[in-house]
Amino acid sequence: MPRLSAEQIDQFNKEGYLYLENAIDADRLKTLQSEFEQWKEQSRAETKAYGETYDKRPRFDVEPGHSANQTALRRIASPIEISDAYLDVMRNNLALDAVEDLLGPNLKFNNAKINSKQPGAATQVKFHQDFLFEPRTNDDMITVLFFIDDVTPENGPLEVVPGTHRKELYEHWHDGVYTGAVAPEIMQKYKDKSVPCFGKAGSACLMHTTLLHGSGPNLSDKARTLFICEYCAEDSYPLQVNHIPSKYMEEIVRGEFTSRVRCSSYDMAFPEVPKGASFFEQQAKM
Ligand SMILES: O=C(O)CCC(=O)C(=O)O
Repeated sequence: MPRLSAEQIDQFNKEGYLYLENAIDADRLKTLQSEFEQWKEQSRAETKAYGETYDKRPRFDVEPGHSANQTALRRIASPIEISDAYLDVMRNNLALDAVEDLLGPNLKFNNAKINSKQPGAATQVKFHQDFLFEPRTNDDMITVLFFIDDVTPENGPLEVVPGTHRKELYEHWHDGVYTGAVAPEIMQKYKDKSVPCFGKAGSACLMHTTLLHGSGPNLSDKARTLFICEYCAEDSYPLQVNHIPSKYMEEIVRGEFTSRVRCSSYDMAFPEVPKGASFFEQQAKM
């Protein structure tokens, strides 16, 4: 039963993004906010990136200039591994219902993180396309950015360039270096065409994985924290290692595993995921 209107589905298909109010209910939002505040308090004791993730990298990242008095916790990789509340929201929320309407019925989880810009934070995210960080066998993939704080035009909102998911994939390698951003001339070309996504805490912005987007610094005295989850169609398989791996990657979050594809390197990487049919098993069904 679709929950999005035909207009909302049309808008997402045409523009590549969709804003949804109340994607997280008030009680769970409060818990997410208070857990983030606790992580922020803990960060006062740290001077550089700390903690450990699934792939042994630091889980918590702080901005240059972070100190006990002026905290600048800016990233938390896979908070779903250290918080049942974040895990619960990743698995069940209204934005995921909307993703089901757009890409369903069968969906997998890809990765999750928190991006925070504390008041006055200089953190900018240059224009990029998420798909270039995680190419897969198809691009039926949506990034959901949940607003943990109110997002305003001043506190460094996400900025998207409508319709660019239907154009091309832009190079993110420059002079032999993967910069995770498009070239300056592409940024220049689209700079004036970007649209800010702001709204109340608990809202969410859904973005097609190939949509061009970025964000500016936080120029206000209010924090801007986002919980970001990526979901993809169940028949979309990773072509390279997940850049934010967690024990939940590739978990089926809606519908079921269809056994449509069998890929031995995938089976090795995810031994716990049910196995699909082999090529000959598939063809024998015809
Ligand atoms: O935090 C933001 O404003 C942008 C997030 C984003 O685009 C990313 O982390 O890929």
